[in-house]
Amino acid sequence: MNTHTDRQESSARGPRAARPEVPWWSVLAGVIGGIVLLAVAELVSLAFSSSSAPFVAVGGGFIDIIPPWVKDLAIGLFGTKDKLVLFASMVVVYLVLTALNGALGSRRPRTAAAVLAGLGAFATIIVLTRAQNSVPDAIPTVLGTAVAVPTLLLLLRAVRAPSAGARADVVPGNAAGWSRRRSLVGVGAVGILAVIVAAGARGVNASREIASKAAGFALPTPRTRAEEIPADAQVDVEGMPAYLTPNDDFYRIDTALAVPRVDPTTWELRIHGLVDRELTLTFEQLLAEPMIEKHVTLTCVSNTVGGDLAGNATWLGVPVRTLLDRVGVKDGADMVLSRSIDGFTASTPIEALTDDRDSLIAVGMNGEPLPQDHGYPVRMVVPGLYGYVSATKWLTELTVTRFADETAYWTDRGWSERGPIKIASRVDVPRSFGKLSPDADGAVMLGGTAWAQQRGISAVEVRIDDGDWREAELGAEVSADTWVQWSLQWEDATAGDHSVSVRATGGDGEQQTEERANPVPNGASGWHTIEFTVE
Ligand SMILES: Nc1nc2c(c(=O)[nH]1)N[C@H]1C(S)=C(S)[C@@H](COP(=O)(O)O)O[C@H]1N2
Ligand SMILES: [Mo]
Repeated sequence: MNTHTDRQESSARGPRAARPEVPWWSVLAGVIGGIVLLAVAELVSLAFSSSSAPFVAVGGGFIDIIPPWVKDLAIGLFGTKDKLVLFASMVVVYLVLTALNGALGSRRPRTAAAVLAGLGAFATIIVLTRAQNSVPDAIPTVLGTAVAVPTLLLLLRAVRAPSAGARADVVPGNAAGWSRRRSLVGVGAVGILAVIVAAGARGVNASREIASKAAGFALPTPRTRAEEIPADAQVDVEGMPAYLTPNDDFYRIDTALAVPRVDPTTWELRIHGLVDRELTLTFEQLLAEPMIEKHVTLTCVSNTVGGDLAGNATWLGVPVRTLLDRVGVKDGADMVLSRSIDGFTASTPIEALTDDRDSLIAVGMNGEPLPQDHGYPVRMVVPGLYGYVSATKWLTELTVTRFADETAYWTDRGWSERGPIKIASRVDVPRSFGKLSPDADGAVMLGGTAWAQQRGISAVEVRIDDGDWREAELGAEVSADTWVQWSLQWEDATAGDHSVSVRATGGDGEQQTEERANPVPNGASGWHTIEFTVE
């Protein structure tokens, strides 16, 4: 380990440069101490909820406090990989912090121990403030800290050179050097063990989330079935997304770092607030309610023009109206605040839950229990409203209240109180900068999707280059709450580079505006235009 010193001596600054030597071994000890904290905490958290793991809790807390524009930027840059990127950045920050702490510990081991204890205490507080956690969920982090702090002190002692003030090098061939070498091997072994345990426990934690998906239940038979989907709802254009989005392809947007694991056997839905009589339902009781089935296209307010944060599924559930009728909504109530087990909330206008659009407390998605990622076991589905004001996943509570009295997760972060879905259309085929080959007659097929939930789509128009707007052919419209697909045959396609724009007209006659708006605060607008090539 004397290469460092050698390099310093031959540096341009001359042999006696008074640059302080970096105590690399202490730095390593600091990092290992930090990893020991995580390893023990992750391991112990296997006996608790997934959100008891300190990394998951701190990440979740971070997601809740970062400004909305940063979140939009992250979703824009990394899409559904945004959480992976957050995790990776947290790992880097943590490693840097613990490395600096190790450097500090080379001179002041007790201070470094106190800093690590402080990091552990900070993480414990965050764990405790997560909505889905209770006091025992602090145990993994507390134990992790309790093991890591003395470990750090031992590691710092082990890496210190045997003779104080001497170079922190292994001097081969003497007894002190030999015992120091053994200490360093021990430190390395602790480090490797800690990394293995941390990674292994994290892996088991993550796979447990997936395994609990399999814990299904028999979906009840709906009293009212959803309408048949005609075959020509799917337009005949190669490369179009499926008319009904398979569960595995359905976009996922939420603030949950670890997908909440909700046990349906202990799950309850509490309905209270401005009601005549409170109601608490178990999962069994909910399944016994008359269910209806409905195709609904969900859309995220963060969807950008042409984006894919929309999906169409067949949902099975109890109309919210049925349950609100039963509890008796008091005069003056104008909003229902739905709450998730992880603390997320959405504020939905009461009309949207009681009118004839059939808003659902849903348990099924495309013929299966809700997937874990999409709210298992129970979520809300409200046709016509963006997800952030309506589609609460892992639902546990409905508070009948007033907009004047309570606010929700995203409205607290600057998004509009009301979130009706804006009319939108996009080009799916070709992809942006994609290539199309003309058929034998010299024609190419273009296709896409349009939606205006609650109003339906009456027309879609397409413009190629600077040409006239042409009416696209529409696939069968299933309902006003579902998207429609469109297709356009461009008969006399000319080879070369082109652009295509699309705009839709709603069932209410509203023509989609060209005016661009960003997703914040109430959804994007503007025409989708892409460039493509005809070969
Ligand atoms: N518990 C919880 N529910 C939530 C959210 C969330 O962050 N947490 N996000 C909402 C948003 S913004 C959208 S767009 C929809 C997305 O539902 P999906 O992930 O099933 O597509 O869920 C809604 N329900
Ligand atoms: Mo969303």
